[in-house]
Parts: sequence; structure tokens; C-alpha cells
Amino acid sequence: MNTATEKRASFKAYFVGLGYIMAFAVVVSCGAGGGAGSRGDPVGPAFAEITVFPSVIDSGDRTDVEVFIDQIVEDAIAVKIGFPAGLQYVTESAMYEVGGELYDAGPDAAGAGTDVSFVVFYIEPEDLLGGEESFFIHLQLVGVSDVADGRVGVDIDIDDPLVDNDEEFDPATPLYDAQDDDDIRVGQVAASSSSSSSGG
Ligand SMILES: [Ca+2]
Ligand SMILES: [Ca+2]
Ligand SMILES: [Ca+2]
Repeated sequence: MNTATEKRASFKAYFVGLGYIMAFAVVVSCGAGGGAGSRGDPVGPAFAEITVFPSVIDSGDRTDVEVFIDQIVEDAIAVKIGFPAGLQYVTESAMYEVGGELYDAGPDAAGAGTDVSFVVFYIEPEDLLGGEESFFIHLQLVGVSDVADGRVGVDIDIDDPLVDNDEEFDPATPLYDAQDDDDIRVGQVAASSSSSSSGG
């Protein structure tokens, strides 16, 4: 009888302890999850969100890329959009959208690294925004060769005022870490991959 009571007591202690550990884990995971993706915390000079639609195309087809930018905290920014080498920027497709109005946009620089190609826009928010706090960049990419599981990403960096923008971006050292990205697939790989997916 004595040992049974002890067993029950230790069981209870075990579950209470487990409860504390689980509660702690929930608090920790909530704290971590709320940080990076939250709109209250801009990463670098501005908040950016990128959407690619459609996310599956074949070569010769185009996809629309939309970048939303707000919470800009620098006087001059470089918006770098990176995409797989199996896609190309469609000439003259880039537009800024400010307060519902569309304006022609660069890109001001472009280049191809080893695996990733880039277009870059240098923007002075005070000139572009005219009192608005946010804007969009719209552009199109065309598929040129198979991309199995690609990402189109955006990284906003500071535009260095001491370096001429014509010479600032180097695709060999793009200083590019996407702060947001979206999926893209191009070509036959896109059609065949659905059969291997178990999630539906
Ligand atoms: Ca950045
Ligand atoms: Ca510059
Ligand atoms: Ca960067």
C-alpha cells in the first residue's frame, strides 16, 4: 500500500513536470515564431513581401511577380530580385505602383550569378512615393529552361551613396539574402512532380 501511494505520487509529479515543460515549450515556440515573419519587424531597410503567380509555367510562358514594400527606414534603397537561371526578365515589364497609379520602372541593374539571376531597382522613397508609405514593383519573368524547385526572392539593401548605382551591383558578389521568396517551377519537371507528391 505504501509503495502504491509512492508510485501514484511520483506519477503525479511526473505529469506536473511534463506539463511545465510543455507549457514552456509552447511559450518559447510562440516567441520565436512571432518574430521573423511578423509585419512589425522589418528586416533591414524595409519590409518586403513577394508573390509569384502562376507558380508553375512551361518554357516560353510568363509569370507575374509582385513585390510589396513598406516600412522603409532609409533614404535610398536597393531592391534586389533574384530568380533561377531558367527564367529571364521580360524587357520593359517592370512597373512601380504607387497609390494605385502605375509608373515605368528600371530595372537599374541586372546580371546573372552562378545559379541566380538578378534585377535591381535603386529607389529614393521620398521621390517615388509622394506621401504614400508603401508601393509595389510589378514585373514579368519568362521561362527559358527547366526549373525543378525554384524560388523568386527579394532582398532590400541600402543604396550606398558613395558608390555610383551604375557600378554598385555585381552579380558575382550580389550581397543577396532573400528576406521573402515564393515558389516557381518551369517546364516538364513541373508536370511530372505532382504524381510523386503524397500530400495532394
Ligand atoms: Ca537586405
Ligand atoms: Ca549608390
Ligand atoms: Ca543583402
